[in-house]
Amino acid sequence: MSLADELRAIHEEATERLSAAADLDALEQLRVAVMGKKGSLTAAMKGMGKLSPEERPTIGKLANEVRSQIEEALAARKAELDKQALAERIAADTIDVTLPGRGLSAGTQHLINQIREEIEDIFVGLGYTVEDGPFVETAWYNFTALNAPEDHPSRSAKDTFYLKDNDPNPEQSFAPGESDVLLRTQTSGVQVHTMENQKPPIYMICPGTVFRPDTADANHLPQFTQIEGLVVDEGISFADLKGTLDHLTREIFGKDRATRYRPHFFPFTEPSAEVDVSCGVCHGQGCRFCKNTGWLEILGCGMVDPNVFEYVGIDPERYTGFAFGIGVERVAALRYDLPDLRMLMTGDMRFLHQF
Ligand code: 2U9
Repeated sequence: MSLADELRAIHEEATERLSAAADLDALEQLRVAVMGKKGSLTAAMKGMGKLSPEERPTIGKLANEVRSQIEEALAARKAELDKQALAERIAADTIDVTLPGRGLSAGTQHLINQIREEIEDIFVGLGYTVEDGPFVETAWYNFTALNAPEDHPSRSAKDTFYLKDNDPNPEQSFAPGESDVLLRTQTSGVQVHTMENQKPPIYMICPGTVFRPDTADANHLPQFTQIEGLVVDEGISFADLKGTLDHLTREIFGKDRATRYRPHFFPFTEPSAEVDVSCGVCHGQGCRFCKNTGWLEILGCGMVDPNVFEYVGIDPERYTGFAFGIGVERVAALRYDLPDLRMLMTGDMRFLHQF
């Protein structure tokens, strides 16, 4: 075969194979087979040296035409296949924006804060204010103004976290290493501040974290949430206390639960009582949940001791009042049958989600 025929055959075959090349890989293989170092056209071009000087210009021109036509055809086919590949990728990547999204349950307040707000709402509905106060108090606000004697066991370092007192006052009566600055063990200091700053009538609650050096177990936490309340007005009696706290327990636990008031002692109230609600599991019959008593302890309360009024300059001859305290974690445990208060502290998502 003459070189001219060979070139025409290479052109023809390349054109045929080009239209058959179905993808970019096949096209690249074809380019290497024709134009590569060992390609058919490259080999044919090498044969040009053997041509006579008369033949060389015409065959040379033909060879250049064949090469540029194949190059053009390769580029055109490559552009076509690139377009096709892009169209396929776009089709494969298409997102159906009309598909419904995956359902995500929204995070919400922790159960403790939900109950705290629920109790706040009950008292706001009765016209009470919600007060706030410092976690760090002095012993005067946490104990003395609440009529706790100097030697009361709750003041000991076993029952109260004391902070290092940096007061440089040399007059202070504390030995080195001792302090009267503490983490509040109850929110009662807030009531003392309120009575110092406001005149009666006072109808207030103060929810907040309190601290006690207890080892965490099923029934104790070293840090928990209390809601205390205080009413100071003319003519307040134990009947007002009972009416208010019965309303509270009915709102928290439901109308079918009974209450009972057991005499108790607190330094800051006289008389004092502990309040039980009837057991929601056995309805008073006695079961494991209520340790066979039929009752669950829920609140402490009492009439404010006149000594407390004296400490803050309120006339106990004119004013009387009642006070109470409730543990929010305990309410959560009783309402949701939690066997262990520590469950509330583990970051369990079931206490943090709205289902
Ligand atoms: C002032 C006067 C009186 C607050 C009170 C209780 C009873 C009480 C406990 C309940 C469970 C603490 O969270 S708990 O462990 N509290 O029993 N607290 S009367 O009495 C006050 C407070 C302030 C000025």
